[in-house]
Amino acid sequence: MPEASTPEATCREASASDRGSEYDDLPGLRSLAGTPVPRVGTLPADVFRRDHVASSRPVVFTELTRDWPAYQWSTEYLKKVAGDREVPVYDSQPARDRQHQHAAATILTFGEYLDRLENGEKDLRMFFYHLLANAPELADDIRWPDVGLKLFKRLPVLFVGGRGARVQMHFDIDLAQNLLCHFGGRKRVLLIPPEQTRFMYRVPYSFSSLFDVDFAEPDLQRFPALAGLDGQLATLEHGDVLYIPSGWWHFVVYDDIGFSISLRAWGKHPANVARIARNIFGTRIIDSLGRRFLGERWNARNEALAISRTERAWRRSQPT
Ligand SMILES: O=C(O)CCC(=O)C(=O)O
Repeated sequence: MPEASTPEATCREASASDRGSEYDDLPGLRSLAGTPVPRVGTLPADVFRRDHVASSRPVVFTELTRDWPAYQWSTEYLKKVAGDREVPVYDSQPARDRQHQHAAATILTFGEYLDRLENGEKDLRMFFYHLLANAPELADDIRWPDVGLKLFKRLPVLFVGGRGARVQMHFDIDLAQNLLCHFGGRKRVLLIPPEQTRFMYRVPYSFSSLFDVDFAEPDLQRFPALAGLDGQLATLEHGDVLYIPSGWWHFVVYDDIGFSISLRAWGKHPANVARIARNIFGTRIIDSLGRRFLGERWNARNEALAISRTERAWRRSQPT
């Protein structure tokens, strides 16, 4: 990790008003996340653990990746190094009927996929692409940062999207602490803390919000509980690293072609391990069985429950 200056010196917190352009095209984002995630150059590990890990608060590091080979990433470079690799790509349609929640839309070579992004493709994304297993040359471009997290070096994963791509609001099934290391053009990440899950229109047995809720342009008439959310917005530029604490919801808008490597760490506390096991071996399996045996009836039931439960929580939270 580069030598850290004091947090006071490096912290470039900005108020929502002087970072207004982040909200100009999507003013509804301000109502969900009027506070920007603080930006720092680097932080000493003990300060990061105290102020962000222990208290579950996101932060953007602006100086962590300057000396990484990945700082040179561009579409041309990625095509040259790994353009021949076959990659599953995902669209933004919700899974229907008996389809698995995480089924790929198609398989392309990485080179073909990047060509499509350059030609304006905005729906197809690469999601959780295992770099060590599939493109170890690209994994070599990472320098593991010593920020105070015990990062799991066997699972660096890559996310790629084109200008206009969006990632549905979700939280990660493995409840990892995530360092999202971003390269390429700007992207915005809306973050909501787990304490606000009751207003998220979470679909039961999934890790996502109801597909119809558009977090970029929230419709408070149709989904009134969104008014109860108070999130944060991170605007990532080339080289920035976003710390997403365990369990935080995130929704992503790609403003340009971008590549993000997620480096992950897990809390060893038994309660955390139990929650991860429940997600992977309970919730996910029940959902697969429900889809397999009930198909669209399972989806319709859960979507209706997402609305009724959230709106009940919203009504209860209102003064009588
Ligand atoms: O940036 C993206 O494309 C998605 C990132 C994400 O969902 C994650 O890191 O869990």
